Amino acid sequence: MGGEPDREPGLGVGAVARRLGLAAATLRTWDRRYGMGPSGRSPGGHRRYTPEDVARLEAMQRLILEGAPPGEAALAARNEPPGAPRRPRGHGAGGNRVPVGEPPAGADAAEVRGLARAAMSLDVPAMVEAIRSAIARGGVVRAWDGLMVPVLAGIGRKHAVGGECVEVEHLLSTVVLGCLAEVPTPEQPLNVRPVVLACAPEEQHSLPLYALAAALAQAGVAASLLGARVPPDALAAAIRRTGPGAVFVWSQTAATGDPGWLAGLPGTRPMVRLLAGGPGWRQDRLPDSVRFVTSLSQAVTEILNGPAAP
Ligand code: B12
Repeated sequence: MGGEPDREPGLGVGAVARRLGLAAATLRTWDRRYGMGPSGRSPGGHRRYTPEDVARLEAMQRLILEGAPPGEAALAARNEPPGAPRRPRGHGAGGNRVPVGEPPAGADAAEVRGLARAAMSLDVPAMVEAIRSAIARGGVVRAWDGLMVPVLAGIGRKHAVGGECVEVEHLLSTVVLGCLAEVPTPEQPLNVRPVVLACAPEEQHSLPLYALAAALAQAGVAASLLGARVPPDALAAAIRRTGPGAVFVWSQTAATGDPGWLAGLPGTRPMVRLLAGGPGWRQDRLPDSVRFVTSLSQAVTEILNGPAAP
C-alpha cells in the first residue's frame, strides 16, 4: 500500500489519508495539534494507525463536516466509544456524503469516493493530489470522465436536492480548473491555425472547456480558451482576427442553449469548422453547418481528425 508494507499491522499515514479522502499533511496536523495520531507501533518501530485510531479520525472528520471546530471535534471523537451509533444529521436527505452513485465503467470507485470526501471536507491539498495523480496515471480524458465528472455531478445533485454545498461546488470547481490548467501546452503544436474554445453567451459552466483544452494539449493541439459567457460579437471578432481551424462552443444549461446566433458567426477562408457540445443546446435548432459532439473524447477526435483538421 503506497510503499507501506502490508505485513506490518495497522496503517501508515498515506493509507489512512487515502481512506478518509484527506491529505497526509492534514493527518499530521491533526496528530500534532489535537493528539489524533497513531497509537500503534510496527515491529520495525514505525507509528501505525490501529482500527480504533481510524474510527476516531472518522468520527472527528464527521463532526467537522457537521460544523464542529476541529479542536472540539477531536475532543468529542476521543470520548466517543468506538463503534458508537452515528448521531442523526440535522439537514438534507443524504447528510454530508456526496451521492456520487455508480461511477462509470473503468472508474476507480475508491478514488471517486476519496475525491468526494476531500471536496466535502474542503481539503484542497487532498483534492489537488487526487486529480493530479489521476491525470498523471490515465491522462485527462480518463481522469475527467472517471473521476471529476462523477464527483461534480454528485455535488450538483446534492445542490439540486437541498440547495446545499455551494461552497463545495465553488471550491471543487476552482481546484478542477487549476489542475486542468496545469497540463502543459505543447511546445510545438500540431496545429498551425488556432482552435478556439468558448462558452455560449451567459453560460458560466466553463469547466468542460478546460477539460477539452487540457485533453487537446495532451494530444499535441494548442487551443485558445475564451472561457465563460462569451458574447456573439466577441467570438465573431476572435474568429475574424485569428482565422481558426475549429471553434467549439459549450452550453451547459437550457437558458444558454438557443443556437440561433451561431448561424451569424463569420465564415473564414479556408472554412472554419464549427462544433457544439453540452446538454444545454437545442439540438433540433442547430444550423446544419454545426457538428454536435456528445463526449469529451469525441470532441478531441473531431478536432484532431475532422475535415478541416488543424
Ligand atoms: C460546477 C457547477 C457550477 C459552477 C461552474 C464553474 C465553472 N467554471 O464551470 C458555478 C458555481 C459557476 C455554477 C453556476 C450555476 N449553475 Co451549476 N453546476 C455545476 C456542476 C456541479 C458541474 C458542472 C460541470 O462542469 N459539468 C460537467 C459535466 C459534469 O456535466 P455533463 O453535462 O453531465 O457532462 C457530460 C456531457 O455533457 C458530455 N459531453 C458532451 N459533449 C462534450 C464535450 C466536451 C468538450 C465535454 C468535456 C463533455 C461533453 O460528457 C460529459 C461528461 O464528460 C453541475 C452539475 C452537473 N451535473 O453537471 C451544476 C449544474 C450544471 N448547475 C446548475 C445550475 C442551475 C446553475 C446556476 C443557474 C445556479 C444558480 N442558481 O446560480 C448557475 C448557472 C449560471 C449560468 N448562467 O451558467 C444545474 C443546471 C440545471 C439545468 N439542467 O439547467 C446543474 C445541473 C446542477 C443541478 N443539478 O441543479 N455551476
